[in-house]
Amino acid sequence: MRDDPRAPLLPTSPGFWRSPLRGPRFTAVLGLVLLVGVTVLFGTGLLSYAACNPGLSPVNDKTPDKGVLGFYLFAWPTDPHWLYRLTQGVHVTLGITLIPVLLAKLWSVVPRLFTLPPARSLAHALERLSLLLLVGGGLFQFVTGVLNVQLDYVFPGSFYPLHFYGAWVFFAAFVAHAALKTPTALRNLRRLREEPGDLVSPRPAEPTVSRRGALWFVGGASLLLFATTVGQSLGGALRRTALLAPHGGADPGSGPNGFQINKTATHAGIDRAETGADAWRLVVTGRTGTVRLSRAQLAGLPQYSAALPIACVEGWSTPDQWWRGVRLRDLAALVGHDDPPDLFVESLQRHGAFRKAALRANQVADPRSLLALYVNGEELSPDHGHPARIIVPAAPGVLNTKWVARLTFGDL
Ligand SMILES: Nc1nc2c(c(=O)[nH]1)N[C@H]1C(S)=C(S)[C@@H](COP(=O)(O)O)O[C@H]1N2
Ligand SMILES: [Mo]
Repeated sequence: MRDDPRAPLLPTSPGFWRSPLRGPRFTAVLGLVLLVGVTVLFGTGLLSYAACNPGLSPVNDKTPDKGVLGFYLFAWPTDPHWLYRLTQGVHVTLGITLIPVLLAKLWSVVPRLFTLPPARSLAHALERLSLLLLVGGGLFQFVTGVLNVQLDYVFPGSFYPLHFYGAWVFFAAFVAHAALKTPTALRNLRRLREEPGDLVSPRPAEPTVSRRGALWFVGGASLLLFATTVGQSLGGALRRTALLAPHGGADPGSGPNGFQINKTATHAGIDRAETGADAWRLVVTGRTGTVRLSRAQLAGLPQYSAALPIACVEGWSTPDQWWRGVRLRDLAALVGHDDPPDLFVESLQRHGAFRKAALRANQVADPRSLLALYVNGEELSPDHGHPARIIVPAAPGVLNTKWVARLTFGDL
């Protein structure tokens, strides 16, 4: 049968794969790009994890049974104030930009998926098992990441543990794979021409594009994704170039409150009757007891301003906005904490994710951390958190709770 050129070939036979593009050098180029890219993704991902104050479990981080994997390295700093804007912008933009490279890399090695016999030895079996974790884990991370960015938290509570555990599986397999293959990839790259090998088709079809052309195509696709994503992290007029970025449910409009809105007051189920001057009271609790403050009383306390961005875990961010309100550390002092402790924040919002957040003492102590009443010289709009919202330098947007109802100071 093998001798009959018209006989149908199975994917397990090398001759089934006919693209003349496949070869060790092509795979090596893509692999080395991913080596650098995925390492940066993992690093910025860990930083994003640290930035969510996972140590203040279980308020911010509800991941079950995380054990040693739930380590966090340090209290997330408040300087520079654009830190999370940068690290998370890189994480999301780079992740999206690498999609064509990942797909091309998988395509370039797909014949190996069908190699027979499935395992030649125990070592070979283990290697193939690690590839399953590598490919499965990689696809899982890219898919959950993109879904989270694009679809406004399809899995609100569960994205976090899914992406978290997926990251460790993917990265463990990635490290093993990189350790095994990087020397080969570098060697293949130093060769001037493709050598025969299991990736090179024994009966190549007529080329329709050169290898170099194919690499340009992959690079061009990445560049296109980059160009249509990066605007979401730049803001202003450039935001409109972010065709692929989520645009949220609401048009923020123009004027002082005219910047990206994550969730509108209506969407969050905020009842206007509860935010009015007569009804709303901020409840502040600490060592010396509880105080209730009306918005007029808050506005009568010393007011401070800070220019800070909103930087969402989804990757989008706003340029610095001028926030004005009461310092969190002044509110801590009001209830007996001259040395600011951690802070537990609760919103008026009754349902949905992100209505509670825990801030660490270093964040509370920063003089730029505010319970903001105003933005860019105007009252906060309902969608940006009227009557009052938290704003903390360098913190992920998810910690900047809107429609604040209650502040509880004390070590968490
Ligand atoms: N109560 C409450 N606060 C919240 C949220 C929320 O859903 N509910 N979303 C958070 C998230 S994820 C972000 S990115 C910021 C966005 O703030 P903005 O809508 O003013 O831009 O608000 C944060 N504060
Ligand atoms: Mo967010």
